[in-house]
Amino acid sequence: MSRRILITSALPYVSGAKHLGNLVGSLLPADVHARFHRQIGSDVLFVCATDEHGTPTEIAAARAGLDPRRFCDEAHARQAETWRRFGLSFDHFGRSSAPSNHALTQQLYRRLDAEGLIAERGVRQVWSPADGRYLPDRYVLGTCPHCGDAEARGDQCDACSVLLDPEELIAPRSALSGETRLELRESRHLFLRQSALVERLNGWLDTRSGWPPFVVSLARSWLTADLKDRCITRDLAWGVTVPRPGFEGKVFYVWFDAPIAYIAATQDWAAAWGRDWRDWWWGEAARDSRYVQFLGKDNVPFHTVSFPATLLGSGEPWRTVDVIKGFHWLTHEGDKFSTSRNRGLSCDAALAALPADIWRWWLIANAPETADVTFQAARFATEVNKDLADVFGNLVQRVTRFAASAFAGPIPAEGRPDGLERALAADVTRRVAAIRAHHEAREFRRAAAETRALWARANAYVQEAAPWSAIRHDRLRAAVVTRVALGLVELCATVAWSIVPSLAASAIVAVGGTEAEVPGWPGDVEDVLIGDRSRARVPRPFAPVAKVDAESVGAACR
Ligand code: B3M
Ligand code: ZN
Repeated sequence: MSRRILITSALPYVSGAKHLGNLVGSLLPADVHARFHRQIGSDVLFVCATDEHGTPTEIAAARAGLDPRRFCDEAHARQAETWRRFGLSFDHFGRSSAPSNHALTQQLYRRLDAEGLIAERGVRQVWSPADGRYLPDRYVLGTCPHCGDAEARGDQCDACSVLLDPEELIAPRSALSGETRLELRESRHLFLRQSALVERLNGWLDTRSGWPPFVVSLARSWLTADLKDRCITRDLAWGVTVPRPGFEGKVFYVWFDAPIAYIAATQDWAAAWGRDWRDWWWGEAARDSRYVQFLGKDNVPFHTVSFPATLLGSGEPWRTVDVIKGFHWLTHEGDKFSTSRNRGLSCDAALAALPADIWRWWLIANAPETADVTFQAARFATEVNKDLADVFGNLVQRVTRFAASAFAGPIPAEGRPDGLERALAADVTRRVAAIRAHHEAREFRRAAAETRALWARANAYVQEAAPWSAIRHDRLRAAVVTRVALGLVELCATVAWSIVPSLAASAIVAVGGTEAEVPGWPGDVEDVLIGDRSRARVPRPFAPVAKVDAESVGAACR
């Protein structure tokens, strides 16, 4: 039986334009991993959803003049389309507002309450009479008491980085209306008693392996005696209602219900396909399944502390994550890509400028795995032009053109490979295994670097074997080289498919390879290059990979 694996990407907020930072920090590497696992025959379930609740959604909906439900319907559909155009191959792209998630969130809350892990406390909050609502901390603006910056937020001052409470701000005002008449009111809220779970969470973390070191250190830095209980309710209308007397008109905090949507999305997918969601999430049924989460570093605490606290604290046999693959940030000339500050390159602008695969290649080859990575239009253009147009595209072009012009039809099956081909086969076997190992270890930059090296090796073989000279005096030798080169291109494309699916698929077709929804990972490299599978290929035309112009990419950035 093939190995079952659940892959989730952090759930993008439904509101706001999505930028390349959202893509590179979770969605895209999750997609590459899912595609790779499908290639090696794993039983893959890749789920994601829009994260829909919370104040920012309510406010964005009000600004658009829509009720939150309608607003989310439209924004979800738009986002699903963007991700589809980027080639993200979700098995299910759900919504945290789905009925399944409401039910499951309430059920988990009840379990936590039964386990004594919910505490009710009074919280002082900023009430804005003019806005008619409580203001979350970051919707209160004012002057920083530490550095005097006039644009400090109630949670933090960006100018001096100090963490703040809204009450500390001098001359506070509402970020929504600018209103300065603000009151402090006490409201009852529920807290998840994370502090009671520190030991269990640390013990749980001890049993995990294969995480990037920075994710482990971030997790450990939270799991200390200082871990605070987390307030899991809000005074809002849009969200999962709280099934508790006295909590009418309140909802769960968006970060409480959002990760639960990983499970709810699985349930919805399973119900649609006649599968059992427990095979990924519950007790013995999920024992042979693996679970890998992809997320940006700012989401680490919620996935290493709050969500495991919810699952472990429930006392039920929930399956927790095996590996968290965290990412640093993609920055734009030194600043974090940001929707709220309109900085960087939006996904839609990126797709309008260039085909998805060009972005996919660069973002994976430069994934911010161990540190932040800066996006710079000129560097981007130079690198993708070299890798995709000059090396890969040129290889496919040269080989298919030569094959078509020299043989017009199937390549003769006669002639025997010589030492050059046997050395090539041994080398490519090694390289393909290395690429596979990097994908298995979720080392994306290494996987891309090794893929690029394979392409260069292929180019070097074609250059050295020079079928265009051989054809003049030794037609059989030219046939051998052409067959090997066509198989080589198929390998080069197949192992790159998870990163550049469309480009790879068209190259596979061009060399007369088998068209498949998922090109299987090459089992026997020698067979493709110099064995039976190298015979009877009919090459087809391949459109050259267009060069990217740095200026137009620069213009697409804001
Ligand atoms: N929506 C934050 C983000 O988009 C948040 C992730 C939720 S994962 C359960 O980065
Ligand atoms: Zn300050």
